[in-house]
Amino acid sequence: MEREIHPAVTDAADDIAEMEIRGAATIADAAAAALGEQAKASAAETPTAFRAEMRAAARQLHETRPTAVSLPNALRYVLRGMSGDTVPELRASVIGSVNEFRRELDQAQDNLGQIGANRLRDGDTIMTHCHSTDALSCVRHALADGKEISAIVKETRPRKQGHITARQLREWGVPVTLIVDNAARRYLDDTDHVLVGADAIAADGSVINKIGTSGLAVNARERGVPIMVAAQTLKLHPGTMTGHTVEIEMRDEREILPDDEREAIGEVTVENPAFDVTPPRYVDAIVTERGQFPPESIVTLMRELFGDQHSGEPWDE
Ligand code: RI2
Repeated sequence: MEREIHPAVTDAADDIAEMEIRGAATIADAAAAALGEQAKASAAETPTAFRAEMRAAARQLHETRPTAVSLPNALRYVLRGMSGDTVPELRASVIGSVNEFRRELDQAQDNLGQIGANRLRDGDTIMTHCHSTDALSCVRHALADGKEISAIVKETRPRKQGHITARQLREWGVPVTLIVDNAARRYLDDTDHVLVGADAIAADGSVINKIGTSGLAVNARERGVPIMVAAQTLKLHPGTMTGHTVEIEMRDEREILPDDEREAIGEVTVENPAFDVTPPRYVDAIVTERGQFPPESIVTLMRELFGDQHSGEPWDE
């Protein structure tokens, strides 16, 4: 049967796929909000139809981008909070859990920021890769604590999210030096901390983040620069506790090579992975809202948070 999917869900799904909405936490927030709109507008007449509609909306959102685990974690949170025997009860429970989820997301980012800020000293220079709201929360708190922070911002090819980071930091009055990705090793000598976010953290402490993070981490380790990953617990990937791997999104080749330039070159293969995996040995600390962890011990937190809940996905029919 065709389910009524609200345009707010379809629009959010399109915007996530096209990266109009991007960044793991922002994607999670938008997906939860879209489920809330679906619940509010639903014309389902029976609890069974309402539940089916919510599951279909979640599936559509889930299919947009495969790597950031914050997206399925958000959908799970909302759907697992759905309870009641009537449509009004179900609707109220979904709206309630969406609001709770979004509040917790903000709170977690804030708490994480304070913990991350404690690692930064007055006068430090950070190097960033891509644009991470979790990582920037650490800088915001360090500034609020009265510390002076400077930033070396990597451009981050191919989509140049480094520009978003640079703009935000400038709004906060942080001196910014923008560099191309290839210049990172040279500027590590002027860097006190590499500070990045994450799209997913695996049970072994591996960090899945924007392509280029792993090379940066290896270089930083070689130069003796500590690498800190700001990732609220929403980025912890429950499936990796039972042996699943994290799928790396492959994006459109035209993000790297537009058609006209490709024609001029001739026959080539183009690969555009959006993310890579940084092994735990290159990461000094994963900063979450529950404290900072050496990557190898993150599994303890995962066990505490997820237990052994593993009984299918709440959006499956
Ligand atoms: P926050 C981004 O992915 C970057 O990889 C960034 O580090 C990560 O999401 C986390 O972002 P993309 O959506 O959740 O730009 O910290 O591909 O904002």
